[in-house]
Amino acid sequence: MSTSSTAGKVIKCKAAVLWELKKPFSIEEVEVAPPKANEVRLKMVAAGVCRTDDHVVSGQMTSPFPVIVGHEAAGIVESIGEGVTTVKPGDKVIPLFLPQCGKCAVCKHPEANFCVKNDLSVPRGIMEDGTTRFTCRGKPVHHFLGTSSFSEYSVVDEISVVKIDPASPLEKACLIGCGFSTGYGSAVNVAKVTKGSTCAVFGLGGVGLCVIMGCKAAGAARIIAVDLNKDKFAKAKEVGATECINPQDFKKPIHEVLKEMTDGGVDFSFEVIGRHDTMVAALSCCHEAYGVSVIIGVPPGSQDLGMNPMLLLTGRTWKGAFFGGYKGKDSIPKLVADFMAKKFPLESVITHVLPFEKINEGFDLLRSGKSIRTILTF
Ligand code: PAD
Ligand code: ZN
Ligand code: ZN
Repeated sequence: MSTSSTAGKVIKCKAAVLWELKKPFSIEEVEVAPPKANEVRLKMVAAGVCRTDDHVVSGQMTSPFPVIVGHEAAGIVESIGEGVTTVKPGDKVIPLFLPQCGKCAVCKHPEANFCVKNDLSVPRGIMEDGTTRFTCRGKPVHHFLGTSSFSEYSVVDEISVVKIDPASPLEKACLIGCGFSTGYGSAVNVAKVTKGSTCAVFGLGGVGLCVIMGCKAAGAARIIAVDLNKDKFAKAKEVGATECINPQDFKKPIHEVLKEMTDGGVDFSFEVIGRHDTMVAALSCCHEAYGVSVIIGVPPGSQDLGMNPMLLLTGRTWKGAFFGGYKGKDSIPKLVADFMAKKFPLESVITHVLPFEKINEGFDLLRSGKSIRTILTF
């Protein structure tokens, strides 16, 4: 199916394997099998360090181990399996952590994007045929969200990859594979932020900053940024926040502070952290009669959240979405085109660029709050 010299052969390369919970990544030699029918093998070029990957390390998000995580990336097609028609060797591509099969009820729905072929609801970490394409030290290693981008080569389903402009700089465009699209889309698609509105964004990591960019693009008049780490405020202002506040600077709960600042509550609020208390605070700070609150942060697995239903009875709307509500195959090429046309300052969230081998350093920077986005290059 391909002209490359590696096509049809097992590739030995480096990957960051997680053998157990709460352990560092181990750079190992792995074997990556050739793509089977309807699968694509990619050579990774750049991958971002997103908090969702760290949630697997910490156990906040469950996944079978051993596993190769990483889901925000860009690469080049090395070879394709039988029946693949939408990409060919040499194409620049972005893997999709949320697939778009195009056939299920969700893919056919005009507004929804949580394709039934996703590996998020119940992560299995295997390909369609029940096996994995990675082995290490003789053991199968699981895939993650159908992407596994912390590997020099990875195999993905055709429904989990999309071709992008051959001129795109992959070390920046990789952010369109998760952080950028998730944040920006949550503002423009999910919340549908309106012109002149007031927004509150809880959590100023790579994703939260892109929510701010989306609120600004939608014409919000006030964008109030909330974080415990005031080192994040300068960047938040740079991308469009009009005010920045630290909950630790107030005696009152932060939702009370925000309601007072905004005459009864914000129009739109976003939780971009992944904590129950901040999810309820974000809901509570939006206007009781017409506020819309969007959950983006991934919460601790299998725990219920106590909240007073009165918060919704008065008229608030509570929503959530993965990947900013975008259907990956349809939207990513357009987002890349908009990025190439300089419609948003995507690269301003990149604070560090490291060689892939320094992945543990990249995660330490995230955990210590010193980085926004670290891009690993291969
Ligand atoms: P990040 O860790 O870079 O940013 C989180 C920010 O929240 C940091 O700046 C923290 O200082 C701040 N923070 C932590 N605790 C608090 C608190 N109690 N009050 C205020 N601020 C606080 O993460 P990220 O931007 O990569 O990701 C954010 C969340 O979004 C995380 O849970 C991740 O798993 C999730 C996510 N969801 C999707 C999706 O499709 N829904 C995609 C990508 C990431
Ligand atoms: Zn992510
Ligand atoms: Zn589908």
